[in-house]
Amino acid sequence: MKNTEIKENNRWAKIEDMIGKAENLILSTHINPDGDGIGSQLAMASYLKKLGKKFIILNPSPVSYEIQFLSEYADFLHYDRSTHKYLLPLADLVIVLDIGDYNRLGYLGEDLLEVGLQMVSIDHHPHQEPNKFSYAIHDTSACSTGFLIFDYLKYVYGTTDSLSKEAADGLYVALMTDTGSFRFSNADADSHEMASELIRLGVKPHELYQKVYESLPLEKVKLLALALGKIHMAGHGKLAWFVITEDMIKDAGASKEHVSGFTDTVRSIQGVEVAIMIHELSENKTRLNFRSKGKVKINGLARKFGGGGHQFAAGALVDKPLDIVREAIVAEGVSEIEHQLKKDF
Ligand SMILES: [Mn+2]
Repeated sequence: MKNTEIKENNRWAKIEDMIGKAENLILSTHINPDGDGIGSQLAMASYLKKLGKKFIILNPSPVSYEIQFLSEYADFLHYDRSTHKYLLPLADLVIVLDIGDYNRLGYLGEDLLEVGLQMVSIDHHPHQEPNKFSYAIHDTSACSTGFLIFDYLKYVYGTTDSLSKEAADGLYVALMTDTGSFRFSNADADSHEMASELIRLGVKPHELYQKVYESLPLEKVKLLALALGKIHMAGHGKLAWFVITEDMIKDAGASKEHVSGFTDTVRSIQGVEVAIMIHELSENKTRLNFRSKGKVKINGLARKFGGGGHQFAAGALVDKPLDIVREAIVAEGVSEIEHQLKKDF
């Protein structure tokens, strides 16, 4: 194949074309954005800057404290209807990264639909079809959205040498956070190769690791201690679950945004296959977080509670009080594990 043919047949050709034709872009990602969403946005932003495009990053939530340092590189706007809605009709293309589900754009998603903009989604989550995007690359074999953006940038630049420092750092944070620092089952040869290429470009893994994982606020660690002090076991030791109540958050002097990564810690117990966090958001709103070691798929369980996600990492938001949700989820969790691991019971 000639080079031009390779380019035309590539899965990225259409997105490159759409970006080429656009003049005012909006980049967005999901509610409570993680390192993958923000890191991927940073790499895309750096690319759009090089192309001389006008763009804004408009997210349904602010950048969380763990990845706050990435916001030194770009302006991550937290969408507020009264302040930013007038900006939407000025755009001609929206690129949504790592979204998982359209509804995770919150009311920004509603407003974008109202304006009727062209929307592209680049993601590694499974999606319901049809979806609300004009065009999508949804590749569940990719470890992270950052991996897909890296692939796209290699395609358009033809080399990794053109990646800026901020793009490389952003992509490494995306890769590191979504693979649990290369510990999860999605940490494959490709993701390690990507890490290797980024390190050659000057990324310092230990520095980024420390910034993301070893800069914990004391109140978060205190809250984790309260949660770990009250772990419950069920399903012959295969299910571990714990709750985070509003009172616990108050007692630790913490806040809701500190509740992240706890379920991974609880999953690490010997014999546990599935860990579930039941987090009281308010009197009638409960957040569920599911983590599996890889034998039990938990996205079906998350869907039963109105949520979704990956096979081994999923979540849900339920409009019911914690006590009611807790009873239901523990029972469903045990029966799901029993059903999937029949031979082990
Ligand atoms: Mn992701």
